[in-house]
Amino acid sequence: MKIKNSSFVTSAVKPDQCPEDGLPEIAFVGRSNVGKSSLINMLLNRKGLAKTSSTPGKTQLINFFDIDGLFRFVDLPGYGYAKVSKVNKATWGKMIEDYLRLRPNLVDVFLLVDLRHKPTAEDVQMYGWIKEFGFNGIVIGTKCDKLTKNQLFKNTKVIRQTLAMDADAVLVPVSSQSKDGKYDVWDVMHELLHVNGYENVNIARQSDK
Ligand SMILES: Nc1nc2c(ncn2[C@@H]2O[C@H](COP(=O)(O)OP(=O)(O)OP(=O)(O)O)[C@@H](O)[C@H]2O)c(=O)[nH]1
Ligand SMILES: [Mg+2]
Repeated sequence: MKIKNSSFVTSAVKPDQCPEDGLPEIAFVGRSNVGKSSLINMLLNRKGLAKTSSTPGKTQLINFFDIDGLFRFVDLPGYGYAKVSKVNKATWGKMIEDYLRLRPNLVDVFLLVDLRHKPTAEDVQMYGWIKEFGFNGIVIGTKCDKLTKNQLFKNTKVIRQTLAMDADAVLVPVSSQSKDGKYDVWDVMHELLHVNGYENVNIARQSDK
């Protein structure tokens, strides 16, 4: 199946502002600037659907994107942005926690980490949260175009160790620039939707043709 239409649905800061129709959702979390919005655009072949920026903190609301009326991507605001005040940090924490904890149609959460760096304490905490709320937590290593094969191998190991990932936990390296890893991400999503009972969504080996 090829995705035909993707569109922005709405932004939310609290649960009662989220769409109510119960379509399955896949959420993207991670540090500010890690490449969440870029990944969403790359997966959907849409340049400016999710707003991206080289200035961290671009996405400050929970943004929902509809995909062919079958399921949604959810772009969560990034953490670890130094300029954000303490009050904003607390608001951010509550907003994300409420969404992860209270959203019945949330299928799974993709945690993005920059392949060039060791995960931060906040990444470790987020991975813990994701697990605690009962999700698999798929780790996506971003910006793989910036690393050599050797660096990729080494850094992947550090990321796995730092997050204390299980041996069979999935880590997918991607690049929104070169589109490396695109089909691997679609395959993982396909699998997750199917094991969660959404068999009508067929997105394996998502092809551009
Ligand atoms: N080289 C390279 N740059 C990337 C890649 N993905 C994202 N970027 C760049 O990283 C910067 C941040 O990307 P965004 O997608 O806006 O990051 P974000 O995680 O949505 O950031 P917030 O909205 O602030 O949380 C932009 O300058 C992107 O062009 C990638 O795969 N490779
Ligand atoms: Mg963003």
